Amino acid sequence: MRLEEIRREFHPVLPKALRGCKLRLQEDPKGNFQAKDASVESAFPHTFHHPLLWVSTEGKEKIPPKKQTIRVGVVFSGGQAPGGHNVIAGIFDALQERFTDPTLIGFIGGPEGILENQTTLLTKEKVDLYRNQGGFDLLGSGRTKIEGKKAIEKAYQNSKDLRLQGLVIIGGDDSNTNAAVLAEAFSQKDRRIAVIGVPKTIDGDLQSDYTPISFGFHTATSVYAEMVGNIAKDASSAKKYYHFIRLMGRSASHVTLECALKTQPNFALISEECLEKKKSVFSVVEELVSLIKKRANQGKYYGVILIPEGLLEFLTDMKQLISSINEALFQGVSSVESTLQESEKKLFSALPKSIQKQLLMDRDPHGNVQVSKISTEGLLVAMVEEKLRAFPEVANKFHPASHFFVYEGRASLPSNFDANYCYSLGKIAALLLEDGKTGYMASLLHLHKPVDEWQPLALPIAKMLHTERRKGKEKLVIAKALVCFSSEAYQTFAKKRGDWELSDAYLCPGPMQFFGPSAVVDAHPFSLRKPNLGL
Ligand code: FBP
Repeated sequence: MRLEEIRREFHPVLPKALRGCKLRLQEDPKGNFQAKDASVESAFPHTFHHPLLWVSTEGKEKIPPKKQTIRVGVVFSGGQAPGGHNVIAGIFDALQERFTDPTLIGFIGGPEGILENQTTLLTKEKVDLYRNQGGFDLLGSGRTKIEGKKAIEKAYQNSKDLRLQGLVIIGGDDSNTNAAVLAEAFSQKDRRIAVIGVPKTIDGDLQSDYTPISFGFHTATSVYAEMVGNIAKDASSAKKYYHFIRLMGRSASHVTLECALKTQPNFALISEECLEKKKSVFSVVEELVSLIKKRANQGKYYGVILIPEGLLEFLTDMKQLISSINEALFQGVSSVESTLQESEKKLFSALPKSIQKQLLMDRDPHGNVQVSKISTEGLLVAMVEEKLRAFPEVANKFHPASHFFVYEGRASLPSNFDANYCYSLGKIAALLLEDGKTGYMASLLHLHKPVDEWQPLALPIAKMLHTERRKGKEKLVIAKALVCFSSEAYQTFAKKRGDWELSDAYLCPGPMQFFGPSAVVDAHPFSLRKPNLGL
């Protein structure tokens, strides 16, 4: 039997609060959940005032009778993240438990499927095939943004034609922003089609005190850490290569931080620190050269360096350059270079041609620079080599190898953590729809504790929005959560990293495990937010 087949049989564990006979949605009695930006209210009059909801169970009550019918649509939005299929399985099972004749419809190819009415009926046979499986291949995904009156009207009309009472959007910060926009727009029409978001992204940047981490982060970082650990073993065996490893994760450095804690490389750049310390691309190169020289003094001409995918956007000089290019691109200027200031022009022309080309590429539909397409590791290697020319005794023995761990981690079989987490998220989404709630994102607190103790809840998305400049305009969006310096993960990293520079303290975590001791199979990410909410 193949592992994929064995995994299909895995029964996700539910937290106690989702296991009772009668689940209840309770308004946050403390009213602690504050809006990020009060000015959002005017744009979201129907959904802004929703309170935070807690899910609790009344296990001793009799099972309430099943309701009759419900029709729900579900869509994957944005990049793949392990566990997505379990969200669908959770929704499917919850609808079967609570309704005599439920219908779950999947939109094919992401939000585009909503606009083009591309659907598939999600039957038990189909859903069973994808339980605990990686990828998003049951439905596919896409990055189309449903924005503007015409697109929103089309999404509404198509959902109405399908007689949907609910739509679940499984996506990251931008997709959940989109869920909030649709929830508000649909509410303005007739309140009959509810929209619920689910926090997905391997980047880990959709998090808050009330969402400890997005799903997929744990699995993706486990896969990357396995590969980094293997490379570190190779480096300390061969003792001849410097590995520059860039890790996917878009802007924030959560993935790099998590992998650093799991593997203890010689050096890990954290973009947020670079921003805080106002580092330029040149000062980062200085730092790397200094590390390489220090290790050379000890006779070590090898090493492992981790680089976050979106580093360049955080370096003062590059940040400024990218922002000017963004403005020029969105104004449709034909010669972007001519609009740059002198210092920006100088930096731009000092960059390798391939990097220049990558910086000028189109932005994604949400206005983000496509950082995955900019070869930061190649740029750093080239600049370090250039600097080392002044130190021929080191340069002669400097043999760099650059890597980019990217799509390898995004579609893996989900870890037990992600399989359980996603299944619960699906259950919560279905519960919200059963109750006619709209404009909410499903979430769970206390993910660092055993599954039994996870606390399901629902966050009003409109209260998570704030204003940001995107595509040359002010937009209401959910802010990407960056690495927080007071977090336990960062503090641990900051304390230990000095020791990793010279002494090779590499860890080799090996492949993610599904069977074996609980300490291994039930592991959770180091980077979970553990807020002190008095809960
Ligand atoms: P989401 O934010 O949609 O989850 O995407 C995650 C991600 O994997 C980023 O880490 C990466 O920068 C981006 O997708 C790559 O985009 P694409 O899949 O379009 O190549």
